[in-house]
Amino acid sequence: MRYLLVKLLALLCTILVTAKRQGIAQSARRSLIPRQTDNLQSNVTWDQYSFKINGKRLAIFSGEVHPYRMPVQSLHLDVFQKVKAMGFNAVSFYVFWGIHEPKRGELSFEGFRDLQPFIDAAKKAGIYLIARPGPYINAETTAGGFPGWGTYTPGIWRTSNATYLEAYADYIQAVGSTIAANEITKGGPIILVQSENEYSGFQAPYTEDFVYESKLIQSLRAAGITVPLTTNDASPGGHYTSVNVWGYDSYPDGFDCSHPYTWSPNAVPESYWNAHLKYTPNIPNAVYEFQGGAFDGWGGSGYSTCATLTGPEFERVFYKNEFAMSTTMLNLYMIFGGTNWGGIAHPGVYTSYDYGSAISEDRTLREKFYELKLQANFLAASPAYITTRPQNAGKSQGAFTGNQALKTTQVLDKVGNKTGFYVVRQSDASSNAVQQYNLTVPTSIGSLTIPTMGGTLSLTGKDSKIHIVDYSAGSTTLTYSTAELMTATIDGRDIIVLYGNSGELHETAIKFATEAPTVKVVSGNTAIKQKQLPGGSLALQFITSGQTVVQVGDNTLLYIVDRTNAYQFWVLHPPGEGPLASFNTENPIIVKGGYLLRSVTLNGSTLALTGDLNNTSSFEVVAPKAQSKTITFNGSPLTLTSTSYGTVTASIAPSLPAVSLPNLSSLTWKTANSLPEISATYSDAAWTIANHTNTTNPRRSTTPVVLYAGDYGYHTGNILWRAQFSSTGAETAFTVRVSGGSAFGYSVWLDSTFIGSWTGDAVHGDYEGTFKFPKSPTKGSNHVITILQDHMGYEEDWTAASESFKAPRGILSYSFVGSPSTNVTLWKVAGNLGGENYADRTRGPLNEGWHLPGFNDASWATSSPTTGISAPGVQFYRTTFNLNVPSGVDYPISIVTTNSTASPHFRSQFYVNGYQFGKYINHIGPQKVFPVPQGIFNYQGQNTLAVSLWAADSTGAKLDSLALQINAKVETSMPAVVNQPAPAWTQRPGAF
Ligand code: IPT
Repeated sequence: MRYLLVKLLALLCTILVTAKRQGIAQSARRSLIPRQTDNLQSNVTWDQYSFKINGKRLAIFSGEVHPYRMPVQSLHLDVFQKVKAMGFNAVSFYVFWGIHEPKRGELSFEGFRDLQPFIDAAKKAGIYLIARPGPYINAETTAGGFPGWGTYTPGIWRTSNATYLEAYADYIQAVGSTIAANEITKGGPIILVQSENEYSGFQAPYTEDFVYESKLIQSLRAAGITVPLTTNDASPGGHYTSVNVWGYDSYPDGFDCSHPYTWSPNAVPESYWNAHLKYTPNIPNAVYEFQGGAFDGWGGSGYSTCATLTGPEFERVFYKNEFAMSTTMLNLYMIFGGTNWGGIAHPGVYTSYDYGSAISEDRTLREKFYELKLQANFLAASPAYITTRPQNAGKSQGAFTGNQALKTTQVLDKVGNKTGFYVVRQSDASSNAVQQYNLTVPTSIGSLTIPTMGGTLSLTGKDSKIHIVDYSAGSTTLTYSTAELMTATIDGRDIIVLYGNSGELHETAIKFATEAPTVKVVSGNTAIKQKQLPGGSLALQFITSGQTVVQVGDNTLLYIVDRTNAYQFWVLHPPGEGPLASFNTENPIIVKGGYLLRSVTLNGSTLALTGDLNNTSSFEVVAPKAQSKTITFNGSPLTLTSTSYGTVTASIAPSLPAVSLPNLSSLTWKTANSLPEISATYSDAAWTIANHTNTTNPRRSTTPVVLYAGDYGYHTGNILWRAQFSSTGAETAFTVRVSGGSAFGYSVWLDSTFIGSWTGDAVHGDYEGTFKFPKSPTKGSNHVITILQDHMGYEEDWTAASESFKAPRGILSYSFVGSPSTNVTLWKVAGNLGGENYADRTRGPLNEGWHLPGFNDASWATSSPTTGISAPGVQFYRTTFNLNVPSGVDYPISIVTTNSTASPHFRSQFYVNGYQFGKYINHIGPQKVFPVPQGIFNYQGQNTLAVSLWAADSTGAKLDSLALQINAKVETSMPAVVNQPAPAWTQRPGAF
């Protein structure tokens, strides 16, 4: 419930903020004068239509990826190559301050935190980067990206308060200089840098702080950044417009993954265009975050439902609507979500950050990926689109079709003054009805009502199409086409892939000068009707189904295909020259077939393709004749068959060797009690004494000493508290309110006796419980109360100046029932070893590192987590096994468990080679499958798997099952994976 509320609240915020801003905007409108990046550089420029890179206009189609959510540096290239194969040209990424400066003044960019491998991989793949270093990022990340020490730093954050400006100074200098060194101005891939994140909502009495905005710009510039600075307003509300190229965010389908087929009738936003004209008519219409999936919270419905909510239908309707508003900078959040391993998450999300994205958490491709490829390839081949303006935004209902159930936006190229795009969608976004229509549009041969040969066009519910008019495909001009397309010119011949849903009627007309070209079906059996239109155009009418190839005249080849076939086309470019060789967009090659095509290179008369296969695939290659005498796929020559129309085909069977995974239930597991703290002989001498009598936290402490774990440097993982008291003899129970964030839990012991737990639910972020003593202690006797609590991460700080990220984790209040006068004489606290001086430098500050490989557990007892424990407490399990997955395949592996009903109330964490890649809460869920990337798993050697069980009540805890699973089998050409370092256990100073 809570996660739903949170989502609703976030949405409501956006709506309210928009409404509020619109009011303000009326009175105090600031108009934006484009600042050509303050005259600092000339590589990235812009005008009212689009960005230009090195003088060349481009529509930026980008996807969001977070380097910190994928700790295996050698896997970034795989993700970038997949984004590139989709036809995208950019990736936007957040940098998470909290992991780079876990202790104030100590910056760390080592190991998985090094940004350079990520940046280098983007460059290698030919992907431009948009850097978003915060300092605030939101991103469902603990504290919205702020470091833990921010919770006890005085002063209001996200304002121009000096203590805050000082707090981020070192970080912005450090991250800024890395970004500056990798700008396109220096041959790197970074083209834009975002300042702040959704600086759009403010806690009264605070309002938008223009001083903070300009100070932050100054800091970024002072670090050496010269490319344009951007920002993402939460909605087109006109905040922070002093950056170079302002833009906004949009999540129009919301986050309720539990109703994946429910779209609001008015969900498709057409108003952005007018907002754009109002605030920023002189810069490109830029959307720095557009919904690419949705996050899911504790107790949620799981990411497959989020992928359905934002599936191919969503992509068609909502992204095409963005194109209808001439959006030339579109970044999809997320394109690859990754994992909230360690303590990355804020309390609103669980371990997986799959996000239902086009590229799933285990890096496999969803159908969404293939739909995006169609759209990106259309844009990449449509320069006319980049200089368009919508002509009837807000007045599209019934336009050009006369059908009120449809909205059609006319988008015209205002520079070339020739091409038109007509974006058709349902007026009621929630409708599933099929609409019939004719399209009446102006063309260079006069006004036409299409189809011209009888029949009607149709649009199914939750679909949208872009119909084109006077469109250049190389030297071929299409007078119009209702079928959508991708195109490339190869060996002087225009290859045009025309597609529609299977069984749909379409018409495409080709312009000719003097004589109508001959039309010859060279493959397939779709019937093609022909008609010459007055003014020199040959109209073809067909039903899209399967694949039919049609030769038109000498220089045009049409592939008329249904959507399933269209999904299989890839447009690749061999590398060009110079530092940005892989960004080349010349010399296209078209390949049909395969699960993924990554690259093409030309060596003399050999054409070398690389890609991935998941089953036997028929390939068809359209490439320059002279350079494709021999074609290799992943290094092996193909047996080629020539078609009658000048292309070649081949069949390729993947090599998918069998791999057997260890059966986890038949391995030897060693176990140890993980809560020695409750034994009578335990010494807490090494613990931190909690003795602060005041705090800078905005929540005033109401206990005699401050019991906020953060004030003592503990910001993540499990927190233990110990309270010593001398009994009055009257205590009957202990009441305590603990805060840990949604889905947290805690357990309480009196000396060695368990007295109860708050098991947790998806609703409560803090909870007051009363825990009965078995009997009142003897007067004057000394006792210890031990509390073990979960820390689900800090809240975000979406509303600036709200300080919500400072909401403490720890004990908010306590009392002894029956004896109000009982004093705790000493409070102690323990968390991750070293706190901010965290011990595990490799795995970083948010990964509690005591569950490491190499520990000698010979003296431990033998038992497994599926046997478990039958009493409340914490138990720890270890096992080792070998994996032997050969190179040349990509077999992503997950740890899988099943729900246990016998002992429901427990929490479990999974550590692979010391990296925490799973936090499982049996009674809250929903995640039961935990992907762990290759590189964390050692695919060719030994692995240590450690599992913790925390039983919250007397039913104990055991995993119902525990197994490894191969999620997908793919023959791959992905670069070799280098294991992330997984340093072994050693005796550590200060460990207890
Ligand atoms: C927007 C944030 O900018 C981004 O960091 C992330 O949190 C995203 O939403 C949701 O996943 S915030 C917007 C939904 C109000």
